[in-house]
Amino acid sequence: MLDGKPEIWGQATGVLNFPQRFLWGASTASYQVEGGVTEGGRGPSIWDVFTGLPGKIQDGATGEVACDHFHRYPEDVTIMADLGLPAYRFSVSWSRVMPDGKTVSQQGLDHYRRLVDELRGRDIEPVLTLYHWDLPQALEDEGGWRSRETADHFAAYAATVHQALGDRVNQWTTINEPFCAAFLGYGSGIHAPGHTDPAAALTAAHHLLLAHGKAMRELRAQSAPGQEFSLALNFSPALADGHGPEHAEAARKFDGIHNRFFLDPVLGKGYPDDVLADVAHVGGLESAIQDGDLATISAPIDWLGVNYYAPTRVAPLDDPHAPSNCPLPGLRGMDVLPPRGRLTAFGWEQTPGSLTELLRWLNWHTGGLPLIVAENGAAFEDSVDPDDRIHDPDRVTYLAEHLRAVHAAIDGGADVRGYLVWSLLDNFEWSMGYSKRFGIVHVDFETQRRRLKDSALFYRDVIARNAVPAGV
Ligand code: GCO
Repeated sequence: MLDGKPEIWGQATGVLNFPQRFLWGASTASYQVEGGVTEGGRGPSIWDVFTGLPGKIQDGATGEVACDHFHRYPEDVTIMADLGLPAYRFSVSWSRVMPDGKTVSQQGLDHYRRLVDELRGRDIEPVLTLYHWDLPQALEDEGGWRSRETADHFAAYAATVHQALGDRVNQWTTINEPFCAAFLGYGSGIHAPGHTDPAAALTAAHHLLLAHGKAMRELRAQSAPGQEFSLALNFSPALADGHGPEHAEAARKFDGIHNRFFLDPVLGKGYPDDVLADVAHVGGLESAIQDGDLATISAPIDWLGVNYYAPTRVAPLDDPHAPSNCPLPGLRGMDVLPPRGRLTAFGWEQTPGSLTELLRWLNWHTGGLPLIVAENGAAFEDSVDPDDRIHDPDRVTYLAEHLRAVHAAIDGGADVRGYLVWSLLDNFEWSMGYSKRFGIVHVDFETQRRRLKDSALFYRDVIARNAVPAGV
């Protein structure tokens, strides 16, 4: 375990230097940190409604207050500045900017202008995500991501936010993890809006990718020189538990629906043929695709956001058509296995080598597209010690190991341009409520007091040195 204390730099067997201008930062998302859900004219999102349903969220938690970032962002920006963060990735609440999903709220835009100005005033680069899952409920009432029109509303929303902030924000990400918004929100139902319809999940996935493409067209049309546009996808490399062809097939199936289904259309490769075959019996996809859609979705991006936490171990089932224990659309003939080795408090496997392999594969598969690790981090049981400190050696070790993994990928030729830790603050962890702490900054949700964890001090030193200890 690394304790994060400065001494580890002396104890290390050396340091691994990152490229000059490597972008360091931290990530959050609007519904997870803001609170202020009825303030400033904000309208309800699907997460406001979903958290109100019984039994959906651990401990009945909601994002009504969260980290109160809506009010406390000046304090949080000061913390970022004190840590020397060069960048802050945050998301805009669509229903704060357009309460009904269509009509502009100047109050809502003004909030984000104040946040961006606070960041820029402290020399922190805003990395703005337009959609991190909090769809205005009014649009869900009209079909949500099952409705093609929502993609058009998203493009209009993107253009509106860019018109308001494009003179002070240069890094734009359209959508965070369409996988989760579609497959967890409309497929397994564990995320808002909570539907359990695999065909609808595939339709929603297509409309989310279409929304990305339509928004890219709007953003490019009004972009200023030097601005960059991206999409963030969550990847989980499939690890087969054997070497036979049936094991390779199990890994192919999981990798196809989880990773390549979203990536390949964005790269201009279209939906992968093997995945189209895997999901053909589900329905919902072919009927949603219209002429020109794939061309729209393949609008070139400047970099790909890579959200990585852990690999997924898979095994074949005897019957290739037997339903999987993993509720992804079309997934059959294979099961997800329990994670192995060291686990986080979320029960996720700690396998940094898979991040290296993922980044190197992405470098090859995308033809050298610039990559930014837009999310990586871990939940661990944190407690405030009698000395009022939060010693989180597990998280320091997780970060050090995964930063070394990123460095190894760069050594292997991957064009990785940055790393944004998930997360700046302990926050609302979706269906797990506040039970899983990912922050490098501890939040006391009773008092809203922020405290730096040892991992924050370690990350501060990594940023200052643009390096990670090689190992101790
Ligand atoms: C995700 C989301 C984040 C999560 C984080 C921890 O990747 O699932 O972008 O909102 O909170 O990943 O699960």
